[in-house]
Amino acid sequence: MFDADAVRREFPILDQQVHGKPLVYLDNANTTQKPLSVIETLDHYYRADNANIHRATHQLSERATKAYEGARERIARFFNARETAEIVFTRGCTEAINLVAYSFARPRLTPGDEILVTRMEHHSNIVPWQLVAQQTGAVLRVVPMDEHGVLDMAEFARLLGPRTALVSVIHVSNALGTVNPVREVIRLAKAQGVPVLLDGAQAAPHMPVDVQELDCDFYACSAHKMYGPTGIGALYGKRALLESMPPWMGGGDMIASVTFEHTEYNEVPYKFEAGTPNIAGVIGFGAAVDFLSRFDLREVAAHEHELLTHATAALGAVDGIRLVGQAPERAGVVSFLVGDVHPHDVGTFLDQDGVAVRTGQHCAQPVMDFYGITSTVRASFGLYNTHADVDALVASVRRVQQFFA
Ligand code: 7TS
Repeated sequence: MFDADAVRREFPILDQQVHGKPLVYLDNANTTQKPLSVIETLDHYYRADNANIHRATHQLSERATKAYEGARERIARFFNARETAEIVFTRGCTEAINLVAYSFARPRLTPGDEILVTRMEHHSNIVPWQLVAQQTGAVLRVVPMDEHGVLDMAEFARLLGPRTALVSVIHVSNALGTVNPVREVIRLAKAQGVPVLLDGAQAAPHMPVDVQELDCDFYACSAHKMYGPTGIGALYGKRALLESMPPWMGGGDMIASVTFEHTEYNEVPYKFEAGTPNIAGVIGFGAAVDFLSRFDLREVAAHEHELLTHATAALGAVDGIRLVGQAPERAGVVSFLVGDVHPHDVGTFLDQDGVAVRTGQHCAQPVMDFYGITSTVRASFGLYNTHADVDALVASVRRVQQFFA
């Protein structure tokens, strides 16, 4: 069985006090902490192997290249991509979505074409589409959700039409925790021949993701939410689609040959990785995926689900608590309000008790608008969280409630 207490010991940062209280880190949807194996991999790379990749003939460059490409192989395996070349490194989930928007969608979109997203998207799966829509005359269509934070699939099926050029859906909502029925989304879209991008930022750290089984066309994620470094992420894309896409950024490494008259591009995935990449980041991402691969992610999901059930019940029993988002299928996130107390005040109060949460609109303002609120308090779980962490959160929330009553 999954042992969160044992895993926790691999995260040195968690063993500290803030404001004289033991740290209770519940801001994992924002970014996760890093295990020793990731920290040591980064340290080793800079101590022993640092060099630029894909170009020099010297030993360090060979080692760095091997480590970089080895990470790509393991990340491809983690997502069960058919081929290693289907993993493109980006700065993160945001850049991965933008890559699809600018390189896949923009050249294909014509006025009146529709891009289908949902009401619960993170801003990074809204704004890139607005930008390419403005440039092409395409239109953004939004699938509604109900008051529990459940996607309206009947409306999704209705909105999916002959003008739909692309469907881009959040796999797990960062603001509500809703796990979306992505298999059904993909099945319906495929039936109309419409490509599907999944924003997997909040799914990849919490459950097994198999891109072949899902049969999505693109999958975007960020390493820093998967126990890896910041500033690095990946786009999975089916090879045929990646090959059909023009490069987005030009520069070194993405070319096969350059003259002033004509440039031949490098092959997939290199044609999307212009310039010196975040080499250490990629290698650290590989270490993070090695870390995650040690576990049965179904057990991790079950553990986090237990924490969620515990937190939902315990918070729900506190006077004046309003839970925001109560979809039956949820992962990793509980969003709530404490009476009329402003979420920022709740967050500041919790911090004094050593409890780290995020407050605000969670880069999902349309979700807040839907509920007629401006922000929530959000506790989000990682695999190292325990029932004791949930109890500390709830005890602190009770103190907030009593203090402001
Ligand atoms: N998509 C989802 C679903 C996210 O939750 C986030 C970040 C992103 C995309 C963007 O990821 P980035 O790594 O490129 O920034 N979400 C959050 C959050 O919930 N709190 O802080 C960042």
